[in-house]
Amino acid sequence: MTTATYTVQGMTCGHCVASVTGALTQLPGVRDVTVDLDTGQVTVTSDEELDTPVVRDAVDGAGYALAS
Ligand SMILES: [Cu+2]
Repeated sequence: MTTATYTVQGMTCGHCVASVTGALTQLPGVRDVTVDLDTGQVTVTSDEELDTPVVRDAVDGAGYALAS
């Protein structure tokens, strides 16, 4: 089990949080997704380390952007 934190830009409300959480939860091996709306920090707990491009695609697909 591994945990990684990403910064997601563009989230403004609970709907955004739900969209990003839903998109990341669907990735293979993801066990838990926690979003801090104030900071835009998204913490993902997964079986194995996720590839950043995979995370980026999921966040993009939900309509948001992964910072750097
Ligand atoms: Cu929103």
